[in-house]
Amino acid sequence: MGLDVFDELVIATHNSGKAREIADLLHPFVITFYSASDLGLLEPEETGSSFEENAVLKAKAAAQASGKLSLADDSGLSVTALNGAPGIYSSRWGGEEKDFDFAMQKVHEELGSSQDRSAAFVCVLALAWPDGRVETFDGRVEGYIIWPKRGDFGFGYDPFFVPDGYNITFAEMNPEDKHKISHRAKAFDKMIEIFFAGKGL
Ligand code: ITT
Repeated sequence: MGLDVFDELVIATHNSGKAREIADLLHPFVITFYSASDLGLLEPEETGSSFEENAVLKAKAAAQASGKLSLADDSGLSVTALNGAPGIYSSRWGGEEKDFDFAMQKVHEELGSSQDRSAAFVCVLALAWPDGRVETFDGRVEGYIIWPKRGDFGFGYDPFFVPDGYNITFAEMNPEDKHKISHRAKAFDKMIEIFFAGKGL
């Protein structure tokens, strides 16, 4: 059965850049959002070995703690010449301080003189119900790494990632334009199609 709206939804993230993008994308479909920090939810340890496992564990933890439908996002940057790193460790490459200037510098240094600058952003969304049910949706956007980094929009690794077909970074793009092509937007489109096109699950 399809749904018309989610009456209320917990956005299970402690990353404010992500929370803002998720709220923008879901705006037409959700009446009340709660963020993980609104509800004082603890940040679960990401012990999974894939984006999907980590998204599921974050969504389930939030649904259990809040008793509400909860949406989590596990995402990251996968650099071809670094065998997919930082991948599921994208947040951790920012260190305790979550310093993504530092993390981008590290990617840049590890790439060295490699000719292959290709990379992709990956996102897995997990939607979890308090009864333990969980559904996942994935999205990916291909592109390449540039140096020096450019732009002030967005968050995380946006300033050095140029999506294929463009010559500006995600951090130089208006948020509305990023939302048309991003890994997160693609995963959202899958979720929205299932829930709001009357298809149901
Ligand atoms: P939560 O687990 O609380 O949601 P987090 O930041 O730890 O927050 P992840 O483990 O999913 O989340 O880490 C994803 C990291 O990948 C994130 O910190 C960013 O640095 C990066 N990232 C993900 N999506 C991105 C995007 O659209 N633009 C730039 N960087 C992104």
